[in-house]
Amino acid sequence: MADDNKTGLLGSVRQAFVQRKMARAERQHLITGEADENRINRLPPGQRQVENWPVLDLGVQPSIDPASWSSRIDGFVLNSQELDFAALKALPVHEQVCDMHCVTAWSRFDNRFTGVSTKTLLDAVQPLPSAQHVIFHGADGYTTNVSLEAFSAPDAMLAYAHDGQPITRDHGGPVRMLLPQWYLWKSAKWITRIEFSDVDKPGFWEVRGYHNEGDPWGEERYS
Ligand SMILES: Nc1nc2c(c(=O)[nH]1)N[C@H]1C(S)=C(S)[C@@H](COP(=O)(O)O)O[C@H]1N2
Ligand SMILES: [Mo]
Repeated sequence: MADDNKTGLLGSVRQAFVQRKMARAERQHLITGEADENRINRLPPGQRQVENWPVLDLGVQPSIDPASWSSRIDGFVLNSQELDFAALKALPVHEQVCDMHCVTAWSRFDNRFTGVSTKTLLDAVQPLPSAQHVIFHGADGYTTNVSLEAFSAPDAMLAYAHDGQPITRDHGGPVRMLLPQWYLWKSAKWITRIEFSDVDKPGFWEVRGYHNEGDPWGEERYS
């Protein structure tokens, strides 16, 4: 398995849970073969709508006070930043209503998220031309990778509120990523670092059989 020892993640993650997910990836669990690339349906193939908001993570839910939260935005950028909660709240507010799709087959419609657009972050840090990849790091040691293009989507954001309420600890509060065009494993909770990179660095699930991109309409569940 991957070198999670560095992060202290190994040992604390639910190994049986991880093994189960890897087995599912192996047998292409939930793949219908009916990709909906043109997004004809609101519900991507193989998904079902839920009314609640399930919690999914590796079993470690860091407790982070907004006053002590900060995230580094660094790597291949002109202006590295250490963004704390006050600085984040001072940036232009981005609010959107969007659907969320989890690879475990649940979809939740009409979520109102409040936060800061990744466009605002890009303007601030100015990635170098060679920075074609972005890696998210969570306080639990979780990582996930996206292309710079995916990061730059108009609906990609750093979120601090959901349906008008602060994002709760179990959902990655005080601040998490949200990239609703991709399966939700790309939306790192408890974000502590946004790393711009010249090379791709597949994250926790990507090295365990999950797709490198993860488009729900293309059924990009597994690699
Ligand atoms: N830091 C961190 N972010 C994470 C995860 C995690 O384990 N740690 N799990 C991912 C997965 S697999 C999913 S499906 C979503 C779930 O978000 P939710 O618990 O708010 O529904 O968070 C993603 N972000
Ligand atoms: Mo997930």
